[in-house]
Amino acid sequence: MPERSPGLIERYRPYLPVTPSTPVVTLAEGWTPLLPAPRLARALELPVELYLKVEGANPTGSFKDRGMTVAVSLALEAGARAVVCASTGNTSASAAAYAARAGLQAVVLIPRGAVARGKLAQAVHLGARVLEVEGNFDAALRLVRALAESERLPIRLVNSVNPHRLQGQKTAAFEVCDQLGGPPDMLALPVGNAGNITAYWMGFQEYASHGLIERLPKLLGFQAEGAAPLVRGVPVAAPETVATAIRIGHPASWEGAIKARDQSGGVIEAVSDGEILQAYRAIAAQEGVFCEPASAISVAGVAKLARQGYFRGGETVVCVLTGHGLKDPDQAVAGVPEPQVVPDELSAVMEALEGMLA
Ligand code: AN7
Repeated sequence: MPERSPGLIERYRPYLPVTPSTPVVTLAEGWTPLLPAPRLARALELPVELYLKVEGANPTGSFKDRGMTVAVSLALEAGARAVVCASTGNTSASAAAYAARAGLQAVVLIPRGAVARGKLAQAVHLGARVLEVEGNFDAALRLVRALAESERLPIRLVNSVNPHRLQGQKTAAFEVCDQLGGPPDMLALPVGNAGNITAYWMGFQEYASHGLIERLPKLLGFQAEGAAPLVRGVPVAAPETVATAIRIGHPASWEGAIKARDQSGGVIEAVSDGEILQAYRAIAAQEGVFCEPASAISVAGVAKLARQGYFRGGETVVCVLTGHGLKDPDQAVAGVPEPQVVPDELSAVMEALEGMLA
């Protein structure tokens, strides 16, 4: 029997701010894989039952699609002609895709020279108009917020300061519980603008308030050392990290992140770029999941906590891998050796294979 993927609005409709008359703009996002990762846990000596929530499997390759299906559906219903966002890349690609599907124009403001090339290419192919701001993400976000507040143009802001975005993103917490058959003990994720950690906490709390789960997980948030305002307790003027997705110095959902950390009894910690890249390679090599550097920080952070003796042992820990590895092709090819060249001869290929399998 044929079965269409319904997308997350249909799957979780009672929990979302849509009505029967809302036009559903969907690319069949959500219900992404939750993979057990025992090889990775062993390789990194993590004394936990590790799972990977593979958000790169969403239609545009990141978790942003969860918020965008809801935000763009409601923007369309409200009569917006365009959606606008500031972005370190993934939000712009997602906004562009859902706008295209809705017949709306997407306009995205990105920090100059600081967005991974796969994301920029995606946004352009998906029909977005792109403005490169001579400033960082925080500056671009200030500009689009002011644009939206001026109410001079028929536009809808689709950054996570739009509450519809977080409503969509909270479904990831629902899915983790539904897929695991209950809440994990802990959930680890990258923190940039801090919308996602805020949304996960909302989602877990909402499932608890409906009696669908009986306890709440601890949230473990991680920021790059050079872009760790929530760890330092003050905004960072010039954030810097290899993980461009989370090169953010003044998170919009600052209070939401602190609340998620404190109410859940979790932590928000900083991780070095070196640790991020080590995890980035290990996740791919050990489990076959290629994620972008910002996503790998969830695993890098759990590894750091493990070294500090944070875990008792045996906890279920879900690491959210927020975006796909091919989003950042420059990072992907950096340091990758050229393939071995062989002549068009079976004996040569056989010999090369013997070497590889030795
Ligand atoms: C892969 O696209 O901010 O803490 O403009 O792309 O909710 O901001 C992206 C953020 C983690 C951080 N992982 O999430 C944007 C943008 C990836 C990301 C984050 C982002 P938030």
